[in-house]
Amino acid sequence: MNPILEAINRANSVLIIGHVRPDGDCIGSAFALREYCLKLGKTADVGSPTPLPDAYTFVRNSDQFNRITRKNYDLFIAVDCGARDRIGRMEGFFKSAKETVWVDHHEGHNGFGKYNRVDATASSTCEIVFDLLDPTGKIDPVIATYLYLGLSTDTGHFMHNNTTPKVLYTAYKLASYGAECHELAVRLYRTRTMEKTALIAKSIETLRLYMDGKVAIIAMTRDILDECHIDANDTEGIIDYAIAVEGVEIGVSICEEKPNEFKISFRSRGKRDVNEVARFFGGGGHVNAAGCRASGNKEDVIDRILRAIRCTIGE
Ligand SMILES: [Mn+2]
Repeated sequence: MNPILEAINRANSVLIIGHVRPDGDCIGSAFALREYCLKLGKTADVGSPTPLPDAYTFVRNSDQFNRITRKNYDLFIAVDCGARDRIGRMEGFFKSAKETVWVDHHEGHNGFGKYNRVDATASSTCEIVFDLLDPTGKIDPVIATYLYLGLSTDTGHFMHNNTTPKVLYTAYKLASYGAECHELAVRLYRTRTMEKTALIAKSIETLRLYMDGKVAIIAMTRDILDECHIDANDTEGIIDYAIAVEGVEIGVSICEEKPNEFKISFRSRGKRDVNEVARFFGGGGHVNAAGCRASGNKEDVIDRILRAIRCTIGE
C-alpha cells in the first residue's frame, strides 16, 4: 500500500493544512482528504493559516474550514504548499504530530514531511490526491467534486498549458464518479458578487502597458479595494485581464494588502519564465504563474517589477 495511505490508516486524528490565502486547489485537496479520513472513521480537520476566501464559501462543509478541534493530531498533512513556511502559524501542529505528510505540485522542493508526494509535472495537488485515492475505490461524488474544484481552478478551467491529457482523463474519471462539474463551473466562473464586479471595472482602469506592450500591470491600490469593499484575499482572477490583452507576454497584478505592502502575481505566455521574476523578490511558483510580495509605494514597486522582468528576459 502507498506509504501515505498507510500513515492515514495508522492515525486516529488528522489535520490537513493548505497554504496561506488558500486557493481552490488547496481547499479542494484538503477537503477531499478530510472526507476520505472521515470515511475511515478518523477525526479529521482542515484549515490554512488564513481564513477561507469568500469566493469559496459555496464549497460543501466550508463552515468546517479552520475549525481546529484538537491541540495536536497524530498526522499532519500539508497540501499545495510549495515551501516549508507556507503552513505559517500551523507550524506547531506540524511539529507536534506523530507523523507528517507533504503533498504538492510546486517546483523546487521534495517535500518537508516524513512521507512526501511532490510532482511538479502535476497540474494541481488535486490531481496528485486523485492518483492517491483512486486505487482505494473510495472516491464518491463528494470527494470527486472537491478534487474537480482544484483540477479546474489550477488549470484555469482547463485552459492553461498544464491541461495535459492526464488532466482531462482525471476530469473524465471525476465526472464519472459524480463530480458536480456544471454546478462548480457556474459557481466558479459564471457567478460573482457586485463588489467583485466593481473591482474588475476599477482594476481594468488601472491597466498600463510597458516594454512595447509586452508587459501589462494592474494595480489594486488600497483606495480601490476599500472603495469596492473587497478583501485583498478576494482578488483572484483579476490578473487574467492583464495577460488577456493581445500582444502581452507577461501580466502582472499588484494588490496593496496593507498600506505600502503589495502582493504581486505574475502570469506569462510560452517560455516567459515568471517564476524567475518572482524569485527576485523571494517568491516563486511556476514558469507561467508565480507570485511574491514587495513593500514600498506603488510607483516604486512597479519600477522594481519592470527591472526584475528586464533582468530575467534580458530586454
Ligand atoms: Mn495548486
